[in-house]
Amino acid sequence: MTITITAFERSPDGGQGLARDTRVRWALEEIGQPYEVRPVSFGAMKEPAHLALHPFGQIPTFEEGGLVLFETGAIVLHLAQRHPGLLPADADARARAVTWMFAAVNTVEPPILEFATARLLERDRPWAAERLPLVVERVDARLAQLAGYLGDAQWLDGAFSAGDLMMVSVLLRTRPSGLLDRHPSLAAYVKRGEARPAYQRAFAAQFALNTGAAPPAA
Ligand code: GTB
Repeated sequence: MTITITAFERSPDGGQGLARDTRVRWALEEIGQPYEVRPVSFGAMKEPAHLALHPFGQIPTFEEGGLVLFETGAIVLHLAQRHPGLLPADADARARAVTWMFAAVNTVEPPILEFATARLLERDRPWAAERLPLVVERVDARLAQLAGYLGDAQWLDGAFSAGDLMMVSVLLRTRPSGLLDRHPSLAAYVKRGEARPAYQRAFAAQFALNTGAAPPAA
């Protein structure tokens, strides 16, 4: 059965890979499943046809036969449970990998999103200058905790897993601001994720959709 995902017709990041379809593409590449992409405009996302797939009118969505999913955590977990490559065989290690997936979207991503909102959407508000340092502090504290846990390890819990895929994807959003580089071990962790051939393929595919070109050589 063909897998179809949706992605921005034109991502606001111009193909930096920060939109959330990249993490789903990455998971599909890791498990070696072919997929098709249906690009959607901002307008089309709020139309009934897309709202039938995604109640909140967002991307990405996932379709396979009669199954329709939204929420990247759920999509990546679905793929990881059904195909080898993203979750360990040992039941306890599997539970820990899933824990890291939840930690990525529930504990690490929220302050990062708050920061993105403060930096990009609220910068002209009269209270922005007072609020921004508080938001930065929250992201920085979370990154410091994560860096403390990771230590010198390559990945969060042994071998690379869906937990790392989600965590690296979430952390990537902090790089343009320079916040990631305050934590060299996390910056290196993200680079390790990006160096994976599956990530490279996912990145190149979304870059091509957004720019019509291949990514520049690193
Ligand atoms: N929790 C959901 C999930 O994980 O699937 C969140 C999905 C989501 O936020 N989708 C965004 C969307 O559809 C795109 S990724 N937004 C349109 C809308 O809500 O109307 C968020 C995103 C957008 C742009 C950049 N960027 O330009 O850097 C990065 C991330």
